[in-house]
Amino acid sequence: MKPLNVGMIGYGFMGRTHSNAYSKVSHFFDLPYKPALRVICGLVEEQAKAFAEKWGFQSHTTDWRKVIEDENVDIVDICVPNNMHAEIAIAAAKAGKAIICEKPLAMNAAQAQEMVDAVEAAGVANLVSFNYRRVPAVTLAKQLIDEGRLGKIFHYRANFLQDWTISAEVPQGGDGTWRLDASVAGSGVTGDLLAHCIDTALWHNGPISSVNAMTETFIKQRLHAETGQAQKVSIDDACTFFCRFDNGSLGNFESTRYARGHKALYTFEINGEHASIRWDLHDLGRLEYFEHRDEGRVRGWRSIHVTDGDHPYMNKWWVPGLQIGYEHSFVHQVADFLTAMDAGKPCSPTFAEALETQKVCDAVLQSAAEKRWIEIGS
Ligand code: SOE
Repeated sequence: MKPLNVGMIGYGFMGRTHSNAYSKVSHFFDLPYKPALRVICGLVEEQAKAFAEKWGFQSHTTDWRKVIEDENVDIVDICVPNNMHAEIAIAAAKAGKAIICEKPLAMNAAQAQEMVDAVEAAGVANLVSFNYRRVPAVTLAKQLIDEGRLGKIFHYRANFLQDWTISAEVPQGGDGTWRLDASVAGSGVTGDLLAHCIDTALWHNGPISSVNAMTETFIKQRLHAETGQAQKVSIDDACTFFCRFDNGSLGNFESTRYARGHKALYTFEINGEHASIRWDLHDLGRLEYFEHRDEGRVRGWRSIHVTDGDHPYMNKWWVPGLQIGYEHSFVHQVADFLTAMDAGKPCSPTFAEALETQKVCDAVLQSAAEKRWIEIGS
């Protein structure tokens, strides 16, 4: 196994998921490379140092440019808030580094396009961390669709529901709540949550041609976590949109952070001519499947426990029947990325593929603002 040095920028929630993935991946997958955690970068020196000690990084820094300049760093892994993705990714591409970038790729599609141009000009390996694609049940759904088991697809519906911003006391900005600050996050639930649903939908069901959306900001003003000043809230707290896919099917998407009782309820259901499938992140190891061509007397929804050796990724883990979870989707992502890098092949979703998701997000926000249907790409 060839050594491969990781320079990670950002030590928050995503920094932990990615560090965990690099630490575990070589134990479970046979890979051409063995990742080594070379340097972690974060804003506060003591926190960066503590993170390095806890997760086994060889060094730490508070200057992301040092990570890019380090000639021993092979992969730059970007886990910082959205408004910093573009500058770091473009610099990393120019320095010839492979890049994994957290989602959404950018603040908007124009910025995402610049990032695509940069990685393509530099010819560096690149991936955007839409991790849910690599939950085995979600990958199995893709396999069933590609095998034609559903036949013609009529409907694709997805939800991502949370409830953590209902209180007006939750501030915006700062470490834990930058997702509420539009100048840092770009948008609210559209970029943060619906982007996951859109990425999976484009992968499962092909391009979206037009959207019609509505958004709402339920709490209009919040205190800023760092300045303590009251500020207008500019993110979308909730977003619902309809869309048309190029394949003729209809889409129906909803996301909110105001659905009391739901912490991370990402669900999708796909209805085809012969079969339907549905999935729920709260029970992520199961895929529900209905096959109309089954004999009538035994026809009904099956609940597939996606833990068998012939299920995607599962022969790398324990024995049939034993579940894996959320963290493993990030391990799969690293495994696929390193394998593709070695083969000189792209690993999906690339920056170019994530740009398509970003275009849909932009169109959704434009549609809500202008109260009309928006054609994608027009
Ligand atoms: C928001 O709460 C969040 O952490 C998203 O930023 C992640 O992308 C999602 O997977 C879980 O929810």
